[in-house]
Amino acid sequence: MFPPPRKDFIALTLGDAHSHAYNNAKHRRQSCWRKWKRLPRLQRSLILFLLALLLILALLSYSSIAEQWRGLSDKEDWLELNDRNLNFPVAQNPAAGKPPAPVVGPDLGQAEGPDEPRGPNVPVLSKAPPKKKLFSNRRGPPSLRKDGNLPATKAEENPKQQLVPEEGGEEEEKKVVSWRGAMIEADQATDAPPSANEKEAAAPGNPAAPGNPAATDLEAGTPDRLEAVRDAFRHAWKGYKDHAWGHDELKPISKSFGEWFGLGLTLIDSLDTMWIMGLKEEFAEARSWVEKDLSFNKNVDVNLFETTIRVLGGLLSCYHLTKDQLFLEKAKDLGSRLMPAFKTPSKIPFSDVNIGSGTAHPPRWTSDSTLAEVTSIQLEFRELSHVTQDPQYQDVANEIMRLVHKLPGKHDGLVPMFINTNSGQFSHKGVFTLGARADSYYEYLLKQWIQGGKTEDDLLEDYLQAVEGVKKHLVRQTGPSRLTFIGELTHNRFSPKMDHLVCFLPGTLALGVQNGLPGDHMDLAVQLMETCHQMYKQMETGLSPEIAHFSLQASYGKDVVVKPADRHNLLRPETVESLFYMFRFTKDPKYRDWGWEILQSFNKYTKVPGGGYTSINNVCDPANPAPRDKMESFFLGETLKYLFLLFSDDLELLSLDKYVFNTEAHPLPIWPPPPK
Ligand code: DMJ
Repeated sequence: MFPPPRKDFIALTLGDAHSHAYNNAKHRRQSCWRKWKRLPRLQRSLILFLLALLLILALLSYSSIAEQWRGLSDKEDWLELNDRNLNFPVAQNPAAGKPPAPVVGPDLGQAEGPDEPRGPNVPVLSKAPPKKKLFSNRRGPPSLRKDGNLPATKAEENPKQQLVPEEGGEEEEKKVVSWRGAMIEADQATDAPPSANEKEAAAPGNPAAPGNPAATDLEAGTPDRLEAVRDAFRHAWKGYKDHAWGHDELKPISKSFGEWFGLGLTLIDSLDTMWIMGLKEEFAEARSWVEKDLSFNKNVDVNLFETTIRVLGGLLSCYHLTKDQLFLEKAKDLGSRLMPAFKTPSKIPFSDVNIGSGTAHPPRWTSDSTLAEVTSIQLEFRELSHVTQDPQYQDVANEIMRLVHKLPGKHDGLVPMFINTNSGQFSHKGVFTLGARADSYYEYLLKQWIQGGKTEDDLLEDYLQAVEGVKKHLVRQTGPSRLTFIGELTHNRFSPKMDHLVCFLPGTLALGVQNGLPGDHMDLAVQLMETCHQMYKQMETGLSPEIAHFSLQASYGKDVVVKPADRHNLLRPETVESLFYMFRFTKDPKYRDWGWEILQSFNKYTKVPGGGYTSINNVCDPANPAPRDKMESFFLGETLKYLFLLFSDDLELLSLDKYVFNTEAHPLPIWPPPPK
């Protein structure tokens, strides 16, 4: 065994080593310096110049990389901050005692209403000082709240009820996505469609029966399907009423609620659906909540797009169906509170706006806005100007379309997914999709053109060009069954991936053809409709995944491949939406049958006993579809509404010659043609 080394030896050894190293380094420095001095002056200047240039370039790219990194980390914060499952402080709602006001309702053909000429462009953009964020919330009549004034969720009280582990799906969805009666005066109101009982009482096929002109032409058995949709709606509504009244979304498994903006999203999104379905009592109760409890004077950041399509669109649609001024007043209040979002250097609006303080901002990680978001608020803002005769809303909305129309960076009419609020230029160029972040841009080109009486040529031009771009770059067929699908283009590389969101396209294409656009668009619509149907049919649960990958392999294997992260189903509407359009225009009963299959699958795998429907995590596993414990507001606002309209024999119910549906399925009137 060796004796331990002496301390002085260690010190000496270390000291030697240090001095050795020091001398070596000094020597290297001196020799480098000598070499440098020996270089010709010109060469030294050139090297210094190059080094300075490199430094500047490094600094420049650092700031942009830093923004991206900051973005990534802030985005995580944002997702957390905006987690719709935040439990807001809950205030007791004193209002409830009053019985629902009687409701008289619409014939739901074109409602009579103020069709005002559009005025001059006078944008009024207000700015209020920022205030400290204060979340507040309201809830519905205590009598409706079985769980009373819950501090959090029932699931927290009873952990055993937290059955639903959420896998990557929801987080992923957030990353890619990306957001109504009254004492109605009898002379101004239109009648709601008859309730189920009233309908039964009416003679089937009787031309005199209200709202039933086309019944005789269609196959028997339809009323059962209609009633099944009403039942589904009542079941969903029951869950919402019992456990989430006045809140944004129902969490049906834990029998609690989730908050997003604190604006009663599900209730507002559902109002016109209830009106259309003739659910008068439910409608009156919800209307009472809007009257007594819906306040936009709250210090909360809302997403401009989501609030516009769901809340502003829902209120405007309800106003048109009922002629109840309450909805118009609420719409005006909300519209003016959203206006600060447009106060940007480029006039491309910020994604978020605080409706209480009047301040707006982009997401914290970027100064970009999502393209679909800024170009899918136009129907609503234009309609708000139309009914109020105040042009400020349509001016800001039209300006966005004007800017995007002339913007360089499109690819045969296809648009990138982001646009910068400072420069007004497209950003993250080179990625083209008809799915998340771009989808409703294409939908609203056509629908604005229709809304405005088919007079705005730029919109039509952009739409037609985009459809050509889609056909040229994004349409492919699968190897095995020759299914036509829409893929994505990423820096000139084709990816055979299609979001369920893209299934809005068959319906939109068909709507265009109905309005005089080229007949070959219908061929594409028919083929895509078949594909969207197969995205449901080929799954074990009969429900589509959020994203499908298609096989380009020749003639063998499956057409639709689903990746584990894409297996969720959020109760989305796009396929049944397109089925509705396809049936209205072709009368082919297969589209109804396909919709019926989808409704049955929703009932089998997503219906929650006691009330509500839930998103699921795995459409490939019928034994365990893995409920996610969330009922999105669009299930009531869109999915069930389109199913109802699909099965309704009244083909004049919300005639597509008179109404244009916004991207959240809220019908808005088509304006009369301008005087010649
Ligand atoms: C809805 O909010 C709207 O349909 C929007 O256009 C897309 N996302 C959901 C439904 O999937």
